[in-house]
Amino acid sequence: MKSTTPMRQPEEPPKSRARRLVRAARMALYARPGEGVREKLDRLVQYAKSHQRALILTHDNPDPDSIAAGVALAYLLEKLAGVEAIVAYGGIVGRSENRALVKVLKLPVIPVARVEFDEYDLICMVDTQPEQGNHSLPARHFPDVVIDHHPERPDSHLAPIADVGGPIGATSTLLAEYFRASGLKVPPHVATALFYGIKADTRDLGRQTTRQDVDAYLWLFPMVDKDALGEIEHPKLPEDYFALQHTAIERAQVFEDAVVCDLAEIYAPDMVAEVAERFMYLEGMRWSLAFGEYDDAIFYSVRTSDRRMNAGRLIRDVIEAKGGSAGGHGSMAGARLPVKGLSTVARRRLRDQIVKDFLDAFGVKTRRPRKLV
Ligand SMILES: [Mn+2]
Repeated sequence: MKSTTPMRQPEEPPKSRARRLVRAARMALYARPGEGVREKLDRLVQYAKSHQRALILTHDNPDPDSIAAGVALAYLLEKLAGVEAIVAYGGIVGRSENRALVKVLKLPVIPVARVEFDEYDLICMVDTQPEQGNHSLPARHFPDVVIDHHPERPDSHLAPIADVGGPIGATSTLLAEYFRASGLKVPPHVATALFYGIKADTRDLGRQTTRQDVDAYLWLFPMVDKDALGEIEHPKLPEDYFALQHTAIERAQVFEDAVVCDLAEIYAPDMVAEVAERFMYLEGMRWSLAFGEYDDAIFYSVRTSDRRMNAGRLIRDVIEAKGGSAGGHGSMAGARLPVKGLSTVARRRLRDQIVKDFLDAFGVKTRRPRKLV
């Protein structure tokens, strides 16, 4: 292995030297380009070993990828580093498939409200990053470990262990690679969760998928509990689901090649993603935007079929300007905008303004929509 210790220069002032050494020490823990998975895993395990209790945080209103990555990381930390680990999420597990994932596989995940942060000496974050704003880590804490396939945010590298960014389609793929490198047997519940995490995030390997995602998917497949997977992918749905679909179809508006759907109140925040996703199936659409209110916040979800566009950057430009938090990749992105304290009229006005901002960003000229039905 090549040494990363810089040459010592005696004339250097002690303060800047200290700073440089701290930086070098941190650098030594980063995932380096070309570094093997085994080395990454070894550094993670080595670091975790000097800790007792790990808290693994997913993003708020977690999707299958973040739940699976969290559960897999907890398992690895317990087996390889002897660290007791729990997985927690902010918000709710809303979508029926995601509820089924947790229930059918009996995944050990808990709401963050039940977590006493100070009881943990190793804080990990999966499928999100400190600056992403879509997680429930209190500002006084900073994660030790960040594992996420979303575009890298600068602060993530302040974490001692950071495996972030890259074109990879799912955080679950990174965790599957850790498992593979570890030589550990993947228990069926973890294999099934990771498999479904990759499947859901890449939409059956059809979106933002790399060779690594395909390899992980194929590697996991024989270990997947097929009956459980069937129950997860085809869950029973609450009446609310059908009411929401009805509302969605009734309220969808078409602006040239963009479909926009104001869902008003939603029963679960992640339903905006489901609706935005669904309307991308509409012929001739290049953009799909769905939004709705839940618990004093407006949730937004954007999809695009235009490979030249970056939905993640676009949604950040629109929503962060209004004081919300946003993130995503090239073709899919989401955001949350707090509206607590705003009157109904003010909320209405804000929603309308944001739709205009999105239409501008989409490059749509018309402001006169037609109703879908
Ligand atoms: Mn993901």
